[in-house]
Amino acid sequence: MTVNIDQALEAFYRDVDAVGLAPLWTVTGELLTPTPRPKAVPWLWSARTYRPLAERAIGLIPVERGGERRVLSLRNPGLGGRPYAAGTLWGAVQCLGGRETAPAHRHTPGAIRFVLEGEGVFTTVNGDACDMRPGDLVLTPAWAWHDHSSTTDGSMLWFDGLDLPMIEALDGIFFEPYPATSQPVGGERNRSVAAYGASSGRFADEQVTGALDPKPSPLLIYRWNDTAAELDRRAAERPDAATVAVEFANPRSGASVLPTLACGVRRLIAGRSTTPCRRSGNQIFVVHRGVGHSVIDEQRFDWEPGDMFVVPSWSAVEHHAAENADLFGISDAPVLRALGIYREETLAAAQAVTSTFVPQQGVL
Ligand code: GTQ
Ligand code: FE2
Repeated sequence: MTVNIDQALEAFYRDVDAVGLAPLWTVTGELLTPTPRPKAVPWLWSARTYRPLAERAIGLIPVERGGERRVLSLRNPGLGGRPYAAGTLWGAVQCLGGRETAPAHRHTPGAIRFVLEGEGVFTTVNGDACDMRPGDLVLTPAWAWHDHSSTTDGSMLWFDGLDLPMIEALDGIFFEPYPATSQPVGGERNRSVAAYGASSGRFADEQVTGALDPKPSPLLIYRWNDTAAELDRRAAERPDAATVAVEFANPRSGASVLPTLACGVRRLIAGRSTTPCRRSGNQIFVVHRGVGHSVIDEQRFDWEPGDMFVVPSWSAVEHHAAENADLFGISDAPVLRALGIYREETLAAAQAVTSTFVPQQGVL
């Protein structure tokens, strides 16, 4: 009898497998996990490591049609060699040498730029020339034509954040090269700033929570001076806070700047620590200013300006500033909010630090 049941089961699983069916009861634990189990791991890429490699790339690799961009992507070691910072997010350092142009194209993934160092580059977005300076946020929404041009002899570095892995997971990638290297610049430069750059709705308090918008922000540039002034104002209103934050917002709708990506800056006050918390959705941080460390799932990551790190979905994170610090960050929270499944949770006590992260130095 037992033998018959065993034989019957074996034959059943073989026959089910042979016709391309899978029994849920054998895989349910891996699929419906109690909480998110991102494959991406907490990780940090240090400016000391990537900066000399970016300079070498500028000397060795031309920017041409086909390759399109001189970009070093943040490759999370948990993702099996895929060039993604996290399951849903692309992060990269883009390097443009003096007088170079990265050719015009468009694609369904949307992008944001956060300028790290250098001067004299502008990104043309659907004919609007957007001048880029350190600390500025520049948007290139989905399907907008964009090319980057240097007008000076020096090189420039910026952080790229894209929703590329998310759009790939949706099988929604389209790409088109522009028929010329660069698109014509129409009329006045920085037109979106002239139209929307003083709108009161361009900064949201801490995080956008209510508004959703499938359209991107009509304001394409958020200047660092404005962001810093907004953070100064918030810090002055709350002198005892360990941290204040702004999210960049669509001045027309109050939603996040892109339908898929939220961008913001968190200011950390020297000597203070943030309350540990976790959120659904992935985040990438770029250190704009200051020195400190973050503890992500009990692992300590020390950082300084230019460093980039990933906080995977539902990882507990807390930040500590040794000196006043500003962290630029992106997240996929607008997508989770649009689907009605966004969660966040504040954790009661600071976690014990059990290990310290040592960034990969390679051959340097
Ligand atoms: O600057 O257009 O990091 O198309 C990846 C893909 C940057 C860009 C990236 C891109 C770009
Ligand atoms: Fe692009």
